[in-house]
Amino acid sequence: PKTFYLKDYMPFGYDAESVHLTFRLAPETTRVISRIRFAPKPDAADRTFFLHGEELKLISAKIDGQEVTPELVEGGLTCEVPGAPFTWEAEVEINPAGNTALEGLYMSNRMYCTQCEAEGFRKITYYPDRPDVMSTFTVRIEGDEPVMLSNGNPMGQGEGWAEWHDPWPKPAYLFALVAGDLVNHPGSFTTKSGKEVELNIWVRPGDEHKCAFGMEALKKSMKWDEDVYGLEYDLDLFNIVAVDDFNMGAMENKGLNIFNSSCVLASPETSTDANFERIEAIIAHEYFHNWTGNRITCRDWFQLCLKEGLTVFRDAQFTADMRSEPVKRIEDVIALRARQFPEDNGPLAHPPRPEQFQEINNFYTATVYEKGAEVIGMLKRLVGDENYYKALKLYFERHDGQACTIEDWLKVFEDATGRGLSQFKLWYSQAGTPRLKVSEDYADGTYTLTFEQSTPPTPGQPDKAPRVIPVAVGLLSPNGDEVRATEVLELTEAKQSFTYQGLASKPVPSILREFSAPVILERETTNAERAFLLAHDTDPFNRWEAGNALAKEVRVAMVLDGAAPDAAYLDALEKLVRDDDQDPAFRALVLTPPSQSDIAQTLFDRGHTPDPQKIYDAAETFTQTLAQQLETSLPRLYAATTVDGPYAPDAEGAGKRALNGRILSLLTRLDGGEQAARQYQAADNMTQQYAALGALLKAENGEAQSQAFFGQWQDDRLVMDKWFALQIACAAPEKTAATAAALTRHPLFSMKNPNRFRAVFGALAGHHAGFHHASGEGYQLLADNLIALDKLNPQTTARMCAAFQTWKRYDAGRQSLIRAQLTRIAGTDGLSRDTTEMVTRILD
Ligand code: HT7
Ligand code: ZN
Repeated sequence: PKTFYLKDYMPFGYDAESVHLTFRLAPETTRVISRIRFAPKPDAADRTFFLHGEELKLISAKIDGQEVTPELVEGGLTCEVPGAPFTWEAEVEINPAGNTALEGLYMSNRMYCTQCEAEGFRKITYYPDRPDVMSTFTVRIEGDEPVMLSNGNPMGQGEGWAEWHDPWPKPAYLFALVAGDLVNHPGSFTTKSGKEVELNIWVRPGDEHKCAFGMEALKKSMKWDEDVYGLEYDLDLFNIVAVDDFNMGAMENKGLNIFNSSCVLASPETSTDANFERIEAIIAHEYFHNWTGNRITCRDWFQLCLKEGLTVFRDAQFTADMRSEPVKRIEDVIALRARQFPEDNGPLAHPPRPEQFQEINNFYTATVYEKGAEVIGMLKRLVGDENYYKALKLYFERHDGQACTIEDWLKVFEDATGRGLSQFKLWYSQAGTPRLKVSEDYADGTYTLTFEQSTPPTPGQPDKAPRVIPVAVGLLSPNGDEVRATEVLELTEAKQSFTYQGLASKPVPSILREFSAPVILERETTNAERAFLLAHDTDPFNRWEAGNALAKEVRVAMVLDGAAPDAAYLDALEKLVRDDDQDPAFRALVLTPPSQSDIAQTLFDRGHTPDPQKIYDAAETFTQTLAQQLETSLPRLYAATTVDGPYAPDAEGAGKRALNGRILSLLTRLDGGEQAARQYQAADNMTQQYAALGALLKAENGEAQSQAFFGQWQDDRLVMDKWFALQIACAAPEKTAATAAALTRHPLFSMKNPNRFRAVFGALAGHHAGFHHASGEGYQLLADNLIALDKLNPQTTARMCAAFQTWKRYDAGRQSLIRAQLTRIAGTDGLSRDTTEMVTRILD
């Protein structure tokens, strides 16, 4: 397959001044007629007229009304064109019903819908399908669907047709069309300048009752973007559509966002607190793209983090403002370590701005999104809040309507603040997670912290230069008082020291507060000091971090030495859990064990070969011991954290329910499921029903409830996804693969629905000890199904190959089992470009 390089960027030789599209809808034979006004760019270095096109049947092509015969070439067509502005017309035929890849125009539950990012528009018609070609679109849809939508504002509609016009020039990846039997949940929003915007959430009939929360989230997002960034919505209408078959979470098409139904539909009976929080964040994310992504877009796909990193950063700010800032930060760091760190420290490592790719869909990664957001968080910390908003204002003024690069982005900060950012830019070009070794020295009232940074080699990048790392540090006295408030130390050298004067005694440092940089901190310290920080640190993130580090140390000792769970840690946990003055959400987070994959990585980093079964056993022993230690307090804690009254998905109630859920899982270890069965019976919301079912399944005492759950929810696809996933997540390691295999034979399993496929195989890959069971059954089952899925949906197949990315951590036996499966996938006839690239990189 061809490799594309950032260094080869060349602008297209023509401006697309306007685009007119007519769709004649038919499931297997949709006709798309395009009329595009092209104008040669006077200063173009290359005037090749190449239009992308894939899986299109060309019916006819004309230039200025005259039939032409373009040359069909790999990935598109070329044609002789005039040296002056001209009108290109083409008619093509496409097959939406046969499109299982869910890219381009496809059908989901008899509804037409599109997904064009990154390169799907070329499956709709011939076009310069690249983000730096921006144009206004006018769209006519002909068909007998009751609702027919496209981007922008409606221009008119009649029997069998609808017309739309989007006045804002946009790249083709933001084009969207939806048509089908849909009903809307309406709303409205008045912008700060007094413009009335009509809002709609469009769903399949029957889903209307699941739209209210999403609508409120949308209005809150619109208001927040005005208040915090001064950004106002720019069309008369904002439509959201829920679609069941979707490769990712949602898509920010201009004025017509399309959502995976799991990321917009919510009701207390069918959605958990975690679902509500995620939906609010994704609605905000897609809405925020209207400015960071749509009004200002990317010059090319190498710049993807320009829009994604910034928009993730903005949606995290929003969630922190709507809910709890520390809780959001802790959740984000947990997710970063679970998804981005393994990527950055394995064969798939790449910088937030990659320099090459074969298939861009493989670069919608945790590094581009989440690390991309971390980089912006560091920038904000380094320049300060005021300068950050000054720079953003300049960014919107200077680049509105443009397709930009990371260089443009950094230049705005340089110009707004007068600060040079050439070293900071390394965060965009270097892959890998920096290690930050910390040592300390104290003498005569002077305390010195010395930092040494290094980043291990990553594919194609053997040597790394030192980066600018903002390290937020505070100091505590041994009696727990804060003697130095948080200060941001700016590391720029490979090794650098910072001194503090006038300290009465050796302080306890609280380093990397708020997780001020995405690095791995390496510091020799004691469990006693960690427990001290867990009790006293004024920074909530670092208080959680100390507890998390302790939890890891205790488990590592249990795995390596067969040690019993550390008594001092159990005591500290008990004290915290029983302390009703502490935020329940925080207590729930401290009670959440570190992931078993994280323990495996820690062991590997320390030179040991992780044994997944031993890690699982240690986790089980630890939780059982904790339950026994808390035995007498659990019933009171359970009662105290039960939320009375009608369910509301607010942060406070969610925090309490999260703690209640942890307490229930501990209780279930002692009572075998009595309380969980009662909770299951009484629950009037999915959070409590699901928590109870999970606790029962884990105790191998939930068969009756599982069947009841199925009976109650079999007609609700989103709840059924939960049912599929939970049975696998709760299975014992030796039964995990068999449970997943049995579920693939269930009548409701479908290879064609990505949510269902991910429910089963995401749960399998996420069950550390089950997936990595020595039998290799988990590996084989996943590989079998990836091979089958690749024929239908390469994008989702390729993404799920990442389950194998950590394979070099494990013993020779497991490595050879995984290598055999990866080699088998790689050797499959007709394997997609997406999956070929992923397995090749993982194997390298
Ligand atoms: N910008 C979107 C990314 C995307 C996508 C969405 C749905 C299906 C396929 C997709 N490929 C890329 C989503 C976002 O970041 O907001
Ligand atoms: Zn996005």
